[in-house]
Amino acid sequence: MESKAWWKKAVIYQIYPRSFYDSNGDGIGDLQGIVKKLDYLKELGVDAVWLSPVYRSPQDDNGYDISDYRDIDPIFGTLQDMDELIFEAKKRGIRIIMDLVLNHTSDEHPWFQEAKKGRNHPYHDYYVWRDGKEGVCPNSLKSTFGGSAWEWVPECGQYYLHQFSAKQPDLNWENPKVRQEIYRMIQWWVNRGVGGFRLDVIDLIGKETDAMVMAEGKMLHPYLKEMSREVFRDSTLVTVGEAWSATPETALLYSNPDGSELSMVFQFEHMVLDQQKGKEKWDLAPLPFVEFKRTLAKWQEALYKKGWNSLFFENHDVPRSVSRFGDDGEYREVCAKMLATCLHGMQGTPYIYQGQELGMTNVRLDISDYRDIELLNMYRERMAAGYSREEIMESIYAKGRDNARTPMQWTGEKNAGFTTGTPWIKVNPNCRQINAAEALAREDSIYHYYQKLIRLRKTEDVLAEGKFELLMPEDEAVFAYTRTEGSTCLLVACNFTAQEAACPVLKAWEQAKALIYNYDGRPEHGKLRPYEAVILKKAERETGL
Ligand code: TEU
Ligand code: CA
Repeated sequence: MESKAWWKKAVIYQIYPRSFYDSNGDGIGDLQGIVKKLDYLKELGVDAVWLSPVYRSPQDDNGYDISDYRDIDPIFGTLQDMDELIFEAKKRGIRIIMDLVLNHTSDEHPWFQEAKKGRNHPYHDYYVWRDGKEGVCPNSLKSTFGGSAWEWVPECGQYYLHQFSAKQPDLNWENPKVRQEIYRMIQWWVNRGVGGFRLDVIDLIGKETDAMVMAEGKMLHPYLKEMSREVFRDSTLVTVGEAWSATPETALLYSNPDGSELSMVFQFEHMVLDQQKGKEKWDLAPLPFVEFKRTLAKWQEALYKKGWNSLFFENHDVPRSVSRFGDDGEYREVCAKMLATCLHGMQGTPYIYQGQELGMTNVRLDISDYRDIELLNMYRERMAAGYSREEIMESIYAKGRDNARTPMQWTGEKNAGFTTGTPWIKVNPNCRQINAAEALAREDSIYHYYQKLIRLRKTEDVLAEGKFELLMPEDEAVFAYTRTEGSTCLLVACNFTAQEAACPVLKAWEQAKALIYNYDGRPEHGKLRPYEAVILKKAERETGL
């Protein structure tokens, strides 16, 4: 029998399908493309793949606007391709995790098409409507993608709520029929053989619209408990709740080990620090490093034995970590390995976002070459508000979601070997140096470093179970911590700067075994070279604890 909590020792790889690999030359990555690259993922050693949405969708928000939950969008393939992917992945010991967007659908979903015909139409109450007068929104709620969260429908004489684009109307979770339809749909995917689900903006489903409480509404956790009872409990499915609003306290509800809600929470507190307080992500600020460490440490401590966290520095909504938290120039390789060491040494389930294992970087494009709805709306709004073009572009270069969405760099050839056609978004020109073919051929590449880290998670139980303790909390350069379980103790030490840094604690570990490090030799004399990282291991009695 496989363990129910297999995901506590697992590493999950996220694929953004439209940018992964194009099998038919139309410029868009697809399911057959993923099938072709399964051996690459198996070689890397990951246990599961989280697929960003591939359901039928008008693609207003690249698939996060679903018009049919039980079909695959033709740009990605067919249901048969999906079955093949699940089957071929399983053969290689890889589970497929589907992305469930349950807070909203596309406005082109048949439910909404009916709902907007009039107040008395079936399905009207599948969405969130409020009376009002044209031009006077029910309240001041804003859409994440800019403008009001309300859209007027003359046929109904009402507004509907959309927390994202107007093409993403919010579902009304207060309606038990909506919840039952959703549970049946999830079960349908379970029966097809998927290994789990990532639940998009799940903290929003309990919204209290009139009170303008969107995240963590009163009914959120009761709904999650109901969903778990109906479809998840007593299974080996992994369930990951994306929750920007989660706190360490609420995380204990989402990820209680009793399985009453989800397997783990996917929260962002460490990912929103490099922005001006109280402002938007576009309002840039340097990373407050000490706070960054304190935040990650707080989550490590709060969830120990009481919950479960996701470990990530990248996904499809955030910039490339090597550009954001380190150096994507001279030190790119060691820096990417250092960030990986720092993350994979902690407790939780590590996620690798496609291309992170190659040290892919942010990109600078002309405004006309960007595709992301959030970024383009922001550009328009800020231009109208009088920001300078230069300032807006700097924000986009630093934080735009398309940084993570340029095609996966497979080779140094045309279009990075991603497509034989014209890619839907430009390829990063640095693909000539940074690509999978180069990384696979070189023993000391970032890819092979990730491979080692993934293996360590399988062989070192302390990585899954060990208690976390932050060292040198106030140090401005070094992120160092220990992980302790029984008689085993690990020291993880990472230099986040381009200068040599003192790390005196290393001296007491000179006799300890080095499990992994990112320079030719392990660190010496209590010092870390630029972006140097190491994991050391010793037995407790040797530590003198
Ligand atoms: O993201 C949730 C979300 O709130 C993001 O839109 C976030 O605010 C933004 O990316 C920060 O820049 C999820 C998906 O991951 C995202 O891709 C979708 O656009 C969004 O939900 C709507 O489904
Ligand atoms: Ca294609």
